[in-house]
Amino acid sequence: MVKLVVGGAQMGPLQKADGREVAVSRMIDLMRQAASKGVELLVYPELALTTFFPRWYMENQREVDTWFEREMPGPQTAPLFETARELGIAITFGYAELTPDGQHFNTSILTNRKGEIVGKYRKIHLPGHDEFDTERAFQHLEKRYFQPGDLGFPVWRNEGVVMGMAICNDRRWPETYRCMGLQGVELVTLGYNTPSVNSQMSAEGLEQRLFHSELSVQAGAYQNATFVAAIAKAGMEDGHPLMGGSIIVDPNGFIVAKAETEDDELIHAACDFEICDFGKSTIFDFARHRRIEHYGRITSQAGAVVEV
Ligand code: CDT
Repeated sequence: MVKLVVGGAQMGPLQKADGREVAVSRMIDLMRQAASKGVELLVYPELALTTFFPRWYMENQREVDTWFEREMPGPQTAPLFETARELGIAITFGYAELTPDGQHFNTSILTNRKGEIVGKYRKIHLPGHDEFDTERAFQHLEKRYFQPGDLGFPVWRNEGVVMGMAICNDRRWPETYRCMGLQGVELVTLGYNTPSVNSQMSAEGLEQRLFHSELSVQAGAYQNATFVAAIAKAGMEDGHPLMGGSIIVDPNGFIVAKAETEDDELIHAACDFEICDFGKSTIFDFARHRRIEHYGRITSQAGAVVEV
């Protein structure tokens, strides 16, 4: 059975003025730290190459497109792949993808330990709104800048492990994990940018946000008998705070590694994928216990319908 040392490269803030080279250089530093700890797969945050730009309202499409990557790897991201190859570390990170036919996605890719891309995922659950909202203390314009992902929730056997990806808000939806659980997933990797305490929010507000993040990830891991690595971009980006709290969770739902700062920080855990088997063959033996004849509403209806 396969064992892998899984690392989480939590990133501190990236400012609006920071170029891709700032992010890439910090990502490489984290990768070298990870190599020194024996990490074999390293997980970076959502939109790891830039500030969380969906907080900024933009009308000019040319300006919007400056935040997107037209190729992966491209000239600025190639050093990430070269270093990963040199160190023999598989990596996964998020970025904004602009396709040759002009589509915009919030994307993540997964490589093997040879630095070859083995998988791509495009974020399905896009939070926020698509027009400037005068009522909000800060904007969250993912629905303006991205199309919903069109690749579903695929999994890949990578380095001997069945792996899948999700991005940020996806982690709050049980459907995300179950779609991958039904394909035997053993490790879900996901990055996030989650707004944190601001003038409208108390310290209890932050505690609640961290709790909801952990609750979602731990439940997803347990209910699908899979490891989950959920890794943040954190700290103050141009006056806008993002929460940290990156975690690696085992198939029993226990947190096995957790970040303590809101800065660049490496966490890691030695993961023995054999422990996925217990849940998958007992309480969450889907083939024996799921009652799909009662689950029709999940795919036929999006919103709640109150008929009583
Ligand atoms: N990036 C991302 O998906 N963030 C959301 C924030 C939702 S608040 C509008 C999240 O679920 O963490």
